[in-house]
Amino acid sequence: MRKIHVIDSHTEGEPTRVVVDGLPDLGPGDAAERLRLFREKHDDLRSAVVNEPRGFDAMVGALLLEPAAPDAVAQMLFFNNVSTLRMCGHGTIGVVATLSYLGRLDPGRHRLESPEGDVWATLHDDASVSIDNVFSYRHRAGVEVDTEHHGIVPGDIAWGGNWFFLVDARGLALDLDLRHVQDLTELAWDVRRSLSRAGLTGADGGEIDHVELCGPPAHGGDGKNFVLCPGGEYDRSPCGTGTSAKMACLAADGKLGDGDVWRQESILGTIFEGSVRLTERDGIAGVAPTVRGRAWITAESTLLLDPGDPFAHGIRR
Ligand code: PYC
Repeated sequence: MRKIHVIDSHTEGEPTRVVVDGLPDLGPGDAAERLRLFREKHDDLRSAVVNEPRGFDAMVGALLLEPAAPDAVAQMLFFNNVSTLRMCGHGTIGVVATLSYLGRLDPGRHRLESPEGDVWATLHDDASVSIDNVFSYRHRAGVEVDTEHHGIVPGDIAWGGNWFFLVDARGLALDLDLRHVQDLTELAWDVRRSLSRAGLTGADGGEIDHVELCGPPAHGGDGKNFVLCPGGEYDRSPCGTGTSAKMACLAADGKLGDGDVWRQESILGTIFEGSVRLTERDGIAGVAPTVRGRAWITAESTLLLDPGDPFAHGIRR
């Protein structure tokens, strides 16, 4: 039987399963190359770790690998119920909490490698974690998407480590409330399908696979969101890359300046505290975002993959 050692946590409600041992060697490449290899050659193991019957659709997985840089604490590759992820904010906070649980990291500032470049994380004395996420920016503002069931839905296309379509939910008939998760999911999925049908992509041609509905705060923050993830589940946390994309849009509109704080609520009411430094890359104005939140360790276990089990590699869609 193959054995895979994992540590589970949740970051402000959203689960992360960190694989610490038991996956194949992904060679000497950098994080982007290893992610490609994992996606192309080991998709069955991705599914085994996060999909039912061991996981469930909202679970995000992370591989913890040896870093290339000697001063980095780890390299991390993220994946979900359908594929790999380019970056993951709540997952990075979960990785830092896991490294702390393993005794591999003390409070302080640490370098982590991701396929989208280095991410610096600070483990604070109160066990919360700040991550300096990747450069984030708004690619297009006020894009109108002609949806199948919800008419024209305007929104912004922004990068926060993944591609997002951000919609002002005040124009929608639905409140951002947990009671409406089913309807919010259907609406966001309609938007996602329509973006794809219209051939709308991120600046690099990347698929816009996250839809973020943004509404007024309800729990003392500055705004609340509902984020639909690529595999059809919603993010229980305020979404680290989604918070970064949101802050990039606010900055582009002149509503968030250097050092200003943005408290992003999730659909559960949990909060990421974000802030930005205005910057630019290759002539594109954007932000260097910081996102702070807390993760809790929930389990440490060994997954067993019995070759005779018809669902040893998960129930795949
Ligand atoms: O926190 O960036 C995030 C994230 C992406 C998908 C789920 N969570």
